Amino acid sequence: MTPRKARPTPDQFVTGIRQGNRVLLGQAITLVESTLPADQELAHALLALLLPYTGNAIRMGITGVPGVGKSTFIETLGKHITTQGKTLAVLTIDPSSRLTGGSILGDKTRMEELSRNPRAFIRPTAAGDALGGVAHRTREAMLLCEAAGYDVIIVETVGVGQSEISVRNMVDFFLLLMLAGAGDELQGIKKGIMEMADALVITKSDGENKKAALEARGAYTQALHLASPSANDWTVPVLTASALTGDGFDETWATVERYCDHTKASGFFQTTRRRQNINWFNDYFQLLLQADLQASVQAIRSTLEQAVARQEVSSHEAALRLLQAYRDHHRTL
Ligand SMILES: Nc1nc2c(ncn2[C@@H]2O[C@H](COP(=O)(O)OP(=O)(O)OP(=O)(O)O)[C@@H](O)[C@H]2O)c(=O)[nH]1
Ligand SMILES: [Mg+2]
Repeated sequence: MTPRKARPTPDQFVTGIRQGNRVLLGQAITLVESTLPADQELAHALLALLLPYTGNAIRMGITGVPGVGKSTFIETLGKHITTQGKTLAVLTIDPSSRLTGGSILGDKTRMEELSRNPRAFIRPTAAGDALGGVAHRTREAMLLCEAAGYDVIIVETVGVGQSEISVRNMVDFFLLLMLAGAGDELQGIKKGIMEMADALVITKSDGENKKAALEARGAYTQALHLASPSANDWTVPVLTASALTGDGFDETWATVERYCDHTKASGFFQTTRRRQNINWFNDYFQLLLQADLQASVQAIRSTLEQAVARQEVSSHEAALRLLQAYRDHHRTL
């Protein structure tokens, strides 16, 4: 039997990650994603040690329906950011590589160029199926990347489900990518998502699509102006971009920087991060509580569910009994 390679110690992880060791950063993210108790324990020890080095990146979320061009957009924006001498970490939440068909830019949709760039680190977050755990793992991965010194973190998520709300709550700047010429319903974008965005970008503004993109820009600008003003005194800009021609990326990045300057000056940036920390603490506690509840009184819960279904006991009474069983369980521990 070949002996298993010894796992690095927490100190070795911390030193390595702080020095920009990408292998160790990758391993630490794997620990964060692991469901094994020993891995989780180590992951949380690392996060605690690295916490003082977090918080210094610009955290950016990018969302949009499948095929809108998120990966291609990040590849091009990433080139722009790294050319300025900045480093970038990209975390993608939906790693299922669907076939989008009619690929113009071919392999670039998998961010191949960016993945070879020494200033960039790309990591898909396994979607997994743990109780709402994806968002927590992504957030922890983000903190690890920050501790590793990345200047910008981009979280890519598909804009069709619950995940973008979690992502919105972990980033400073939330960007919504839209296609021209498709109604909102067609794009599967819920109105609420548009309201969460700090900027909109109409993608694929090139060739025959350019005219439609400019029209969409006008229409969305108007629609947003009708919406009530935001709490942070920021007018949500609508831009157009093309990964094919490179147009619009200067403007997009300038918008992100302008937003950060603006909200840091007003204090909104810092207040939002503090509020986000509190939200994550509460969310995580809920998650632990749920897992604990699941583990400790699952059998009684199933029995009570059946009794409720048969109307032998009221839902209210059943909930109280379950709470009592839960308390008793902990008292006997
Ligand atoms: N003409 C043109 N095509 C683009 C542009 N950006 C992306 N595409 C094409 O649009 C398709 C989808 O691009 P992706 O970057 O994979 O889109 P995505 O939003 O990441 O898709 P999912 O990861 O499946 O949700 C690909 O065929 C790209 O080549 C653009 O600026 N112009
Ligand atoms: Mg993609």
